[in-house]
This record gives sequence, C-alpha cells and structure tokens, in this order.
Amino acid sequence: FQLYEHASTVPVKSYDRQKWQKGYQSLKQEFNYWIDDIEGEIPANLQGTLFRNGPGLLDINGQKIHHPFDGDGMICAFTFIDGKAYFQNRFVRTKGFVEEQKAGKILYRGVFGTQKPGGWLANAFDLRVKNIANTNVIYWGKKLLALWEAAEPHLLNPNNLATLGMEYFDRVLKEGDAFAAHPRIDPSCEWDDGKSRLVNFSIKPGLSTTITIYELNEAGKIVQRHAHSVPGFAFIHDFAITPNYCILFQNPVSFNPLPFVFGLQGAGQSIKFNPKEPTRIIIIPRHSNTAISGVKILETQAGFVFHHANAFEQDNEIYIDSVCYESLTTVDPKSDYQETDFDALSPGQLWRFVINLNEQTVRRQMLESRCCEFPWVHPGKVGRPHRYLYLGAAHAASGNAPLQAILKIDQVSGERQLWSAAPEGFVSEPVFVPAADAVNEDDGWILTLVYDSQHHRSNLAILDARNLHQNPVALLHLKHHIPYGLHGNFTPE
Ligand code: 3ON
Ligand code: FE
Repeated sequence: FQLYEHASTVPVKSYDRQKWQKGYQSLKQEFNYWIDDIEGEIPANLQGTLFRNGPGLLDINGQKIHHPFDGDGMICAFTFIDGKAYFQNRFVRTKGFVEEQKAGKILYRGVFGTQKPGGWLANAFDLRVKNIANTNVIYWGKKLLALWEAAEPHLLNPNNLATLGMEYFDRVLKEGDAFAAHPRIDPSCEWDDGKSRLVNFSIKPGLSTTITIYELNEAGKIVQRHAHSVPGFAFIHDFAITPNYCILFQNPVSFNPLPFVFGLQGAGQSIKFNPKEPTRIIIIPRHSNTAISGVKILETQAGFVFHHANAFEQDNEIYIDSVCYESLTTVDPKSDYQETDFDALSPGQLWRFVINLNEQTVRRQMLESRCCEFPWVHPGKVGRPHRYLYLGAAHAASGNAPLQAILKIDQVSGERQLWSAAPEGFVSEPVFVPAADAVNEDDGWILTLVYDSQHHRSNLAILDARNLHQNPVALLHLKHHIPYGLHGNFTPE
C-alpha cells in the first residue's frame, strides 16, 4: 500500500526535456506567406501586426552558440487583415550577422559564453561587442526598432522587415550607446497634453553605474534625456514607469572582468549574485515636479528580477509587480543549456513590492508562486493600477519547469485562469491586444507563439482574454518552427 500511495503522489512531468530541446534549433530560412492552415477563426476586428523578436540562430554554420541569449535576432511579423493573417520572418542584418554568415563561422564572442573557436587564447583581449538585436521589437514614431540592451537600436522596414541601419534619434545617441530592450509606453503623459510617450533607459555599468532615461514623443523624437549615477555595478534588464517615476531594480550582483578579458568566459558569465546583499530599488523622477527631489534608493531582500509587470502610484505609495528569482543563475562555461535541469533551478515567481517614499520603506508579498515569466498588462494600464495580469507559466502549480501555459490573474477577485499547451506545446510571451470596442480591461486577445514539439512547428494561438482557459479562438499553424523567442509588441497600424 505504501508503494502505491507513494507512486500516486509523485507528479507526472508535464513535459519531456528531449521534446523541449527541439525548440532550440536554428531557423535558417526566411519566409513570407498567407497562413492557410487555421483552426477556428481569426476575429475580423483583430487588425494590425504582431512583431516579435528572438534568437533565430542557435548555431553559426554548425558551430553551436553557448546560450540562446547570444543568438542573432530574427523578427517575425503576423499581419492581420480582415480575418486573414500574413507571416514573415527575417534576420536583422547586423554587422556581426552579415560577417559571420559570409565567413561561415563564429567571429565574435557573445555576452552569455559564446566563444570563437580556438580556446581562450583566441578569445583573450577581444572585447568587441556584437550587437545581435535579438531581444525586442517595437513600432514607434513610424519606425520599427529591433532592440538589444547593450547597444543601439536597428531600424527596420515595417512592411518587409528589411534592415535599414542603426537608429540614433537625430544623433542623441552616439555610436555604441546602449538603449535598453524594455521601453514602456506611457499611454497618456500628464505634461504632454495627455499624449503617449515611449520611455526607455540605458545602463553604463562600472564601479558606479550611469542610468540614462529617455522619453520619446509620438513623432519618435527624444524630447527628454537625463542621466544619473548610482553606486556600484548594475545589470538591469527591465524597468517600470508611473506617471511621475521610473523604477529600476539594482539586483545584488558584482562583476569580475578578469575571466572575460582573459578569454575564459563571457561578460554575462562573469556576473555573480550576492545573496547577502540587498536589492536596491532606484526611483528616478520623470520630471521636476514630483514628491521627491532627485534619485531615491531604497533596499529590500536579495532577489533577481529580469522583468516587471507594471507599476503604479496609489495613496503616496508606489506599487510594482515583478517576476523575482531567489538568485541569478550564471551560465556555466562547461554546461549545455539544452541539458538544463529545471528541477535544480528556482522558479520565477510573481511578487508585489510596495514602496513608501515618505517612510522610506519597502514591503513585499508573493502574489503567485507558480513558475512564471514574461508578464504583460493591458497597454492602457501601463503606469496605472491594473486588474489583470497575463504571464507565461508552468503547467504544474509548483516547481520549476518550461513555460507551457498562459496564466491570467485577476487581482480584484483573486481568480486564476490557465490555458495549457502541455505536454507537447511550449509557449512564449503572451501579448495582450485590446479589442477595438472594448468595455472591460480584459476585452481583447492574448497572442502567443506555441512550439508544437510533436510536429516540430510553431502555432500562433489567439486566446480570448476574458475566458483565457477556453480553447483558442484561432490556432494558426505555421509551415515550420520558430525557435523560442523573447519579446514583441502589437501595433494596430
Ligand atoms: O556590464 C554589462 C552590462 C550589460 C548591459 C554586462 C553585460 C555585458 C552582461 C550587459 C549586457 C546584457 C545583455 C546583452 C543582456 C541580454 C539579455 C537577453 C538577450 C535576454 C534576457 C532574457 C531574460 C529572461 C528572463 C528570459 C526568460 C526566458 C524564458 C523563461 C523562456 O525561454
Ligand atoms: Fe526581457
């Protein structure tokens, strides 16, 4: 009996690692076609384009890259017109991509451990940065921009995804300047006549770190730029905004440049998490008329945050919901990312941090313990109190696992809705698109790419955000797979 009882409590895995791995194969071909293999029906009033970015190559002519975050950026576009969908994918023609494709071999080191062949001697003292343009893509001010946080944006043609060059915003950026991959769009900027603004940041790390904030108007022009120095090294991937503030998390990490400089490992692998030090929350006013004058830094428990869901101000406090890990997992130079032991890693979990500026305190509370990543809210709620949150999530309620489900959290009722693609499917970031005639905050669709490991191809799932757990409204079958990606945005234009 004991044996039987034991067996029944051992959870059956919702995924097979060998099947999960197959989603990390390069897609070398570039396509454009009308999607004709569709289950269900594309809503007729879903009009516009979903752009998304991610590593398209996991090898350079057979030479494996060390980690997907080092993969060359490949843009996918799904254009919805009158109930039909057109698909395109195209690599960003970065300098490094063009050179490496021509040479047929790895010519650049990557931040996450990709090395040129030939051992450490061949890599030592090569501190060049390959701008791989692989993290996000956004249409703003009539420009389609491919983003990678350690260098300048690439400008693309929104119609055919051709690379047009670098974007310097009327020379406000200088060659090699960073521009983060996580811009936020303030849907109505109080001191810009309620017009929308794109707010972004850049990081220049060192013994102290310079954080620069950029605000772009609807025409795509940088109308505000301010730089601030904070003590210590910082690795900051994302941030959040409210009408008055930018909020950045300086996770407790330190950087030892020597193994990177001497060719032993990538810069990102030389970042170490310090669990005994606090996370610092950096609050930067967006204009001069706020409750605080200048930058404020508050402390909370150690943790590592890549992504924030949203922030807002309420009763003189700042709320920020973020996906937090117990620590930062470093990418081991000897390890193979495809052999990741999910059970050995701590999951990302959703936390709420409440920052009291008057009392200079931070309190935090876990909102969701299920393993999750890639948080999204309604674009009209950015910087404002939101009711609903959408995340990629694990199929199982506990433990660390690949993302196979989309989770909707109702922060008013506490209700959860889960749509799962397990056991064969693996999801990506859920992009929320409001319906044109929306009344409620969840009137709209969730768009997510699902890798179908059984057929080795990807599908775009269109889910009704009001009833997320139901079958997709439409499932668009592509003719091929798309490697697991990072971020994207929908534009109704
Ligand atoms: O001093 C430098 C500061 C800096 C900005 C150090 C540095 C060279 C490491 C650096 C550059 C950082 C870069 C280029 C970061 C790029 C990150 C990236 C491409 C992706 C990050 C993704 C994060 C997450 C959480 C993805 C999760 C994915 C899943 C759960 C599904 O597969
Ligand atoms: Fe990100």
